[in-house]
Amino acid sequence: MGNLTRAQIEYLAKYLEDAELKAYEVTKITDDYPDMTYEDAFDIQWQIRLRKEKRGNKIVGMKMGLTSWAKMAQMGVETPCYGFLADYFAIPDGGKIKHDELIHPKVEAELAFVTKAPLKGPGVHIGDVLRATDFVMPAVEIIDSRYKDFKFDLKSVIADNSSSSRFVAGGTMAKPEDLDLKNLGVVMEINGEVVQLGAGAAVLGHPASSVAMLANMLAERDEYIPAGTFIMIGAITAAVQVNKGDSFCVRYQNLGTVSGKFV
Ligand code: 0L1
Ligand code: MG
Repeated sequence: MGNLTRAQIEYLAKYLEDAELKAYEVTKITDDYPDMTYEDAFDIQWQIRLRKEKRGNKIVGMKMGLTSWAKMAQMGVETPCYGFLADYFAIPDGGKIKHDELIHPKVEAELAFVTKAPLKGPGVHIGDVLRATDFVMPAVEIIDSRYKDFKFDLKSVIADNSSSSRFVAGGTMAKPEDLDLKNLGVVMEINGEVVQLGAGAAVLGHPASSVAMLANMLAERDEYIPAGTFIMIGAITAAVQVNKGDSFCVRYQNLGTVSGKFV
């Protein structure tokens, strides 16, 4: 059930999308709308998606967020969330990310699944996901909360498209059966120094369970994951704040590296 009016949903979608597009911080929306519900929060996110599509942007994938205990503890929340990826979020591997277009970006080591069959919840489990996966590839997410000091609650962050801003997909792909996804190790380096280490199981016990959760969450809105969808599963490590001039390189066991530089 929603508590916000259509006009309030549209106003808040513009409020948050303007902050994203012009790179400025705003106060979290639950401060002014304490009675808003989770349904309202997702309505705002879907309204932001509609604004972009009307402007001609394509939606190129989905992301899960807050899927590891490290991330949930870091941000003080206890439930994962999802968001969408727009075409202009994509940065080529080894590419440059314009820091001035963002507010206070952080880098996360993730994996992406690409589906070859639709996944429709409720009741989707890891087995369904592995059967429907075409391939897995390494990916780095650059998140950028539009909220002041990166502080929010779950409803506010869902409305803000789960802090989505940029992502970099690596070029090495593998069939899920050829990878040990639970034990797949990642090492994140910033400016050549190791800053984070992790393994796939940090994401809800197994990376595929994040995709299952996405399918089941989408089912609450009568949505599903179509075949051919690129899905980022959420951070395997804590997120690391970066400054202009910083470069990152994430090394993945059996899947090569993903790198980029903030200019
Ligand atoms: O991708 C993520 O895990 C981020 C989800 C939103 C929370 C945050 O901004 O840290
Ligand atoms: Mg993420």
